[in-house]
Amino acid sequence: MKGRFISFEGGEGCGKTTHMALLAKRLQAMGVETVLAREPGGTPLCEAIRGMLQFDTGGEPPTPEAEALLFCASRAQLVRNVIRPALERGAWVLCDRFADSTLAYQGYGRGFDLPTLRSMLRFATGGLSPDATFLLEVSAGTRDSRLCVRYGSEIGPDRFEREKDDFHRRVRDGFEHLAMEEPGRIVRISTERPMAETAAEIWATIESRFSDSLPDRAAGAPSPEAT
Ligand code: T5A
Repeated sequence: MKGRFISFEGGEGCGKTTHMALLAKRLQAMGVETVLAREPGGTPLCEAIRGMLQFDTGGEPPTPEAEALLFCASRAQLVRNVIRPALERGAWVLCDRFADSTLAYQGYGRGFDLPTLRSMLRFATGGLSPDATFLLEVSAGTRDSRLCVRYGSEIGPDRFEREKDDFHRRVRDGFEHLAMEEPGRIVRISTERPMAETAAEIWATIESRFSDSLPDRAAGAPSPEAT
């Protein structure tokens, strides 16, 4: 079986974590080794960088330049210590954000030069790119109401969620541009509808593109939403 690398992208609260978990459950039910990763994060060093980027745990907010480099540093570590080894042993890797997030947030959102960022990303990833990327889309209104529910809990909004609407609009436009540039890899999927419908569309895409990397009983596997 060949390992596959699938990333999930989109704005905050679009449902990446939720749909990654559903896809992982489905793959695992078929006996496919599935590794879940998130960016930034996923190793002790990367989790430390995550704290610096989201909640200024380095003792001061990173400058925009340092922010872009820290995302790349975390990615370089995750690729070599987690993603590549998993793919080499034939596992599927599902990653909550990858290089597209840097292009959308630091490129379109913060305004950094895209060719420069792309060359930093090539260095950080060693040229690794996902086999498929699900770009999960929600309206700003739905996003806000989902985040509001979350902030009934103890964790407050992070540095990115506190950015102004205009920043989030540029990020959303950025993701749209990226999807138009690479329609073969980036699949746009709405999460503005019942969860099971989105999950079914994601699974249909996986089955149609990667049947060669799934066990034969794929077609008969029960859907996790149904169990
Ligand atoms: N960043 C990251 C950069 O600037 N550059 C980079 O290079 C990278 C990698 C990381 C932050 O860093 C920035 C972007 C981010 O701001 P993060 O932890 O990845 O932060 O943050 P978020 O994207 O904010 O992650 P979230 O956990 O907030 O969002 P998710 O994972 O998209 O959403 P999820 O699944 O946790 O929550 C969705 C909620 O909606 C409900 C679900 O029950 C859940 O409560 N829901 C639905 N979910 C999916 N589908 C439906 N139909 C749903 N209906 C309701």
